Amino acid sequence: PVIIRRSDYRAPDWLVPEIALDFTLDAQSSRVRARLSVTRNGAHDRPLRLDGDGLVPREVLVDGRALNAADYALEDGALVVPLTGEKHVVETLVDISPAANTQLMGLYASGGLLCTQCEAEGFRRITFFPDRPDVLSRYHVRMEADRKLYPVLLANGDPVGAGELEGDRHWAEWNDPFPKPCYLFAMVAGDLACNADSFTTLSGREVKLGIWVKENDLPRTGHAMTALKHSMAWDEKVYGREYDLDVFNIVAVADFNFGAMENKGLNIFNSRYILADPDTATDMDFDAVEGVVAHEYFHNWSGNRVTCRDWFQLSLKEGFTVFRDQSFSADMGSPPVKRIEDVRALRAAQFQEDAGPLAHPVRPESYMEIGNFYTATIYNKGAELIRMMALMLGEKRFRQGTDLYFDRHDGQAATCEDFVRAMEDGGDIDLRQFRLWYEQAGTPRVKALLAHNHASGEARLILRQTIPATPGQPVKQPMAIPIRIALFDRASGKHGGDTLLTLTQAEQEFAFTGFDTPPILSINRGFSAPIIVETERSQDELAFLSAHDDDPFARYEAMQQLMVNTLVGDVAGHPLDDAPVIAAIRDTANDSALDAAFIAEAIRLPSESYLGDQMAIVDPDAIHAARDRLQAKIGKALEPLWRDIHARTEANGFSLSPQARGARKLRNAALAYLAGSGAADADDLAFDQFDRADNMTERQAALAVLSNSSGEKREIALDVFYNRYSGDALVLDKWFQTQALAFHPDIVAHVKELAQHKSFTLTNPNRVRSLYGAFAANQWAFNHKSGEGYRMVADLIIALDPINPQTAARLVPPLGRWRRFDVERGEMMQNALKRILAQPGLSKDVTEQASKSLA
Ligand code: DPP
Ligand code: ZN
Repeated sequence: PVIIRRSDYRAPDWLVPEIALDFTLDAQSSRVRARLSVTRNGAHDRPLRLDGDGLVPREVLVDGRALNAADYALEDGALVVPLTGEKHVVETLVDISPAANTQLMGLYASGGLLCTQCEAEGFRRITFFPDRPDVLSRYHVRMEADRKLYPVLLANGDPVGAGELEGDRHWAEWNDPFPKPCYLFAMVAGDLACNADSFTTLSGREVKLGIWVKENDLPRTGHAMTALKHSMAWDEKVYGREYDLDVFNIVAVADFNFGAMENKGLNIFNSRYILADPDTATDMDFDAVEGVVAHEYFHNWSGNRVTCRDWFQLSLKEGFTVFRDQSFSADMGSPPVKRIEDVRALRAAQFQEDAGPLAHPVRPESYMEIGNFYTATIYNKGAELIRMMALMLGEKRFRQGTDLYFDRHDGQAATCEDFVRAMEDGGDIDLRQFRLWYEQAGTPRVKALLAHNHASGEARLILRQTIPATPGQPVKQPMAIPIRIALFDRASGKHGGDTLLTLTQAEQEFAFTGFDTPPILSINRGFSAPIIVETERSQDELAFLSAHDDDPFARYEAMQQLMVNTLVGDVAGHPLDDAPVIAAIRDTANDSALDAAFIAEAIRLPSESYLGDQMAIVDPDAIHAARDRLQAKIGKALEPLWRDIHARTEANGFSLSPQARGARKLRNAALAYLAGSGAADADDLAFDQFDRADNMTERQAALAVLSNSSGEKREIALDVFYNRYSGDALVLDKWFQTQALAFHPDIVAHVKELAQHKSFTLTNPNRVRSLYGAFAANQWAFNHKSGEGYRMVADLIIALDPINPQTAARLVPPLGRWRRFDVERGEMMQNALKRILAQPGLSKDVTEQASKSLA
């Protein structure tokens, strides 16, 4: 397979300032005529090369003259046309089959709709074109289709014409005035209903908003519409960015590889990030809808107006846009809770990626298949890089930097380097050393040692950074790491101020004066840098911080560390006293100054996989047992408290207010501890909650508790849930997911059975992820010592690859963690990878992930 390298970047040979597309749509066979105005870019004599994937040219015309097959060539699917002049008009005609397109890249059929997904390289499956993000064109699109099957015809930009045709057909034309790369092209045809609204921009322009869904989903689009309007107002206020077209449309589709796609003026969404109501969506789903709607909207500036020069710069738009959507969601809800959730997601996905064979820098150096680089590193670590720059610059100078960035690069295809330079020039800061964050993979470890001198009252903080070796990067240089700290006085429970230290050397010492007694270190407050901090704080000091730290993240972190130490000690056979953990949980849960959502986060036990990350070799069974034991102890020791919380947080009518949401979160946490305690009535309490809930948040949490149980209520609840929601794909996904995430002794057999269930299908990515993605994330179940989990996931990857290689490739990384497990498990995982690689005709998506995972 061909390796694409960042260092090989060359400007395009030919530009395409204009393209006119003419579609005759039909699910079985659609005809695509493309008319490209091309201009030679610089002095060279290279031919025009138009990428294509699975396309057969029926006609090729240059300046109106038909070419013979001998006058052009097909190379690796691309159409190569020799051209003599500086400017030409090149026209091609192809037929494609949306119904046969199971990859869901290009033009495909989903539940009666025809829709597109072009990022990263799907446009070449629709028509011949230079499929690279630095070729920007103005698009004019004509669509023609059956009027009954496809009454709604949408594309990017503004509608400029529509009409009826003979034989019950009709047409529509759309024009997008903003030049864009082809990955932002979009088109939808189908029988859709519209939630129509409007937004008046800062400068007083009225924008027509539309959220298009199947008629019966219309009642579930209200939350997305509110989120869209909030996003539009927020981007004006916080970044000074106004929307630029007269129309903004969103379409929800059921079969979608990504979460959503930011096509100019026509976002296309996985329906799970649009549809929400209390009966079918959890509070987390409501948040996800809000966050993803915002994310895709924010791309209009960070991604569309300023796009990427090449795919190595993917984090330029994704990291920045994730940072923007995180900031937005924090402003819409609780900033501390949002930060805790984001850090948990970063640790679960990105830290694991950074520690394994697929580790890559935020700006990668090479790839085989770009589809494999839509990763937690590009997105979430990329967002942390922007956050660190924002922290070092402060609000005002960061805004000067982003203003300069948008100003300088509007209409361009830019690089990560362009962004950093705009921060330097606009914010007046030197980021030379900081740039290493874009180049070096691996999560930095910072060891912190605090020494105190009684005589002088001086406290000295020694920080040592190391960055582990990662594939292709054996040796690392020290980075610039912004670390917020505070030193607490034990007696008063207070500190003298929050300090931002910037660690720039391998080892550095910082001195503080005025301490009669040894202070307590609060470090990486707010999670100021995406690093692993190692401290030598005692359980007493952590207990102190979990009661007194005024930085909510640091307080949460102290509590988590307290639990981690206890659990890791138990797994290693050096059990610590549980009393400090139980006391900290009790005091936190009883602290009336804290809001319920924060309490629910703080009292939650670390996940099994986070515990695994703290160990040299992961022992999934010992971790599971230790976590179970501690949960039971906490459950029993504080049983009256859990009963009280569970009873007093019972909802009276659904509300999305922060108080109501916090109460639900805390109620679910209390139920989980009650179940963990082994209380005789736990299943009854769970079933009662399941049965009476007026919202999915409580119903699904109760179902999760029952799914872990071996009692008779388990099957009853699962059947009730299935029958109640059998017509709703998104809720059925939860039914699969909840069972795949369960801690049940027969979990492996359950998942195997579910794979044969009549509602399971390989053609819907959400369904595949809800069963296999969830199962692979269940550390204890997936790593069952029989190796059955590895076999099942490998079988799935092999079966799915010919249907949807992109989705198949996403399930490979859990098998690549073999170095983290014992020899027996490691061998079984490697064998699974080898078996995958031995499949004839394997996609390059899966080939790249599996071969790198074995290396
Ligand atoms: N649609 C994906 C996202 O918005 C890729 N651009 O992140
Ligand atoms: Zn994005």
